[in-house]
Amino acid sequence: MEEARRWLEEASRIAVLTGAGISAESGVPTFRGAGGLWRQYRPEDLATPEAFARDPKTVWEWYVWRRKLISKAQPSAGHRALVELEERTPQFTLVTQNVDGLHDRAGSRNICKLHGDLWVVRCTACGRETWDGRTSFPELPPRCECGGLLRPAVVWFGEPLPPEAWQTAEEAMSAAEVALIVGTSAVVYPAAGLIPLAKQAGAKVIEVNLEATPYSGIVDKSFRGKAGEVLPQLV
Ligand code: BV8
Ligand code: ZN
Repeated sequence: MEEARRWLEEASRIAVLTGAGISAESGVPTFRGAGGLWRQYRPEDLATPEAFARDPKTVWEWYVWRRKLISKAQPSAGHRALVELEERTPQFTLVTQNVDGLHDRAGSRNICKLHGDLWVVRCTACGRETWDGRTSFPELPPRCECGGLLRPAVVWFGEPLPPEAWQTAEEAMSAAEVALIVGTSAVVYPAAGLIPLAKQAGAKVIEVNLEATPYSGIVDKSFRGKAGEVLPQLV
């Protein structure tokens, strides 16, 4: 722990990658852990363009369920520790796979959202994107003024990541002296590929996760524990 703390203190360029695990202590279910299910569905079955095309109402019911839950959640000690680390690090990029907006609410500044934002909606007809904080809608699926169906502005399985976000993430992980990987099972690509990329580019890689991941063997330090407990000790 002491050595990892020193790496973080001495680094002037830090890149962080977070996954659903950092929001678990905020009460937001993870994708693959216990409690990650909704009704009888798996996220992989709902977070796809095919599911939305087939049954937009059910997909929207899942997102409204998540909106309600997240609106009542508070950022965790893990989210807050990353804000403190950002404030004292000259070059800091927070890359997240999460769409819950908790990093924004914690006060993080330089956030790179690889999988979009649950609080933004996009019209499938005219393409307009707007921030929409509602946790209930008069009708599901909601419609745009133009009459088109609205969808959550998130990246579903089989969809490409926003090119500018991916570019920012690659550059940050390639330039980092220290890469901090928090609360991700490291099975979803291309996001998970940022971990070996940082390692190959010469970063010291620190992983904080409740369980081992496919990359636990290549990182420099792997801390088994809760983000809300380990990050405050590291920062
Ligand atoms: C793409 C947004 C190509 C939506 C998400 C085979 C078939 C089909 C596709 C593929 C395939 N093989 C590979 C693929 C590609 C696919 C993929 O990787 N699939 C995986 C499942 C095998 N990837 C894609 O489809 C990507 N797009 O490849 O496009 C393309 C290219 C060009 C042109 C056209 C197409 C898109 C992937 C993005 C999907 N969207 N979410 C929404 O959220 O509503 S992914 C979803 O998984 C979330 O974003 C989530 O963040 C992400 C990763 O999950 P994690 O964050 O890691 O969460 P998880 O629950 O898995 O793990 C939590 C971890 O935390 C656990 O390890 C747990 O132990 C730990 N933990 C728990 N509590 C704590 C904790 N740690 C610390 N403290 C705690 N308290
Ligand atoms: Zn529209």
